[in-house]
Amino acid sequence: MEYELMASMMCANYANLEKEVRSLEAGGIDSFHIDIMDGRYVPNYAMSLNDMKCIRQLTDKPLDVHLMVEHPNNTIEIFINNLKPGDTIYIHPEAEYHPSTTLQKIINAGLIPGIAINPGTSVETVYEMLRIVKKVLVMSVNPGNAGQMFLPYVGQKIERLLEIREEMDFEVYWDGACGEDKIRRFAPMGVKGFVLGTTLLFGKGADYGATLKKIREFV
Ligand code: S6P
Ligand code: MG
Repeated sequence: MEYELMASMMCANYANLEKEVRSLEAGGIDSFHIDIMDGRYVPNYAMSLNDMKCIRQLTDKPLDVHLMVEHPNNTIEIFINNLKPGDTIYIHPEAEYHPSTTLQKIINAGLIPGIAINPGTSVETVYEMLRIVKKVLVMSVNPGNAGQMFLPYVGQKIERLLEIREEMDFEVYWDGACGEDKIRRFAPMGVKGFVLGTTLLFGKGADYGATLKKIREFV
């Protein structure tokens, strides 16, 4: 079956970012997942604006920009202005006073609006926003770092989101500790795409094309 595979670029080898992008593209990655952090909303700095701009120039594949920053409304334009139609921006609703205002800016710019939902955030908290976003990125780890342990209690939330996705017109995506068992279980249930980090894709010394081919054959 078909599901989208996104490369978590914070896990890439920054000694040669261009080579990483080219190899992933040649290997058939669907999009590049860009984890932007501000050291406040999450206790880390991973990628920033210049990393995103660099990758945007290196590839025509879609970018999947995951903003882990406080009050994204203050700086959303600098991200919007460096992206193109077909790219996605996810915000964390908890990080914004008026998240739907920020989402409306993303929509008005012709980009795909998304929200990222933390493990401890319930569907009810973000319910009305589900009507205006096209993508929901379910965090199965707390945001901030790669290589963390999967938090099993998010499974029920995913099931609930899958039940209402058609009526509210959004798709569900997975971010965090994505392993083979997760794709085998959740792709057939309807999860549309998976962010691949250290669990399945990076730091293995394996060819990205061969790895991605294997992942596409899980289901
Ligand atoms: C975490 C970030 C994620 C990770 C990714 C890493 O804050 O949003 O996108 O980079 O989940 O994957 P893994 O397999 O190392 O957990
Ligand atoms: Mg992410």
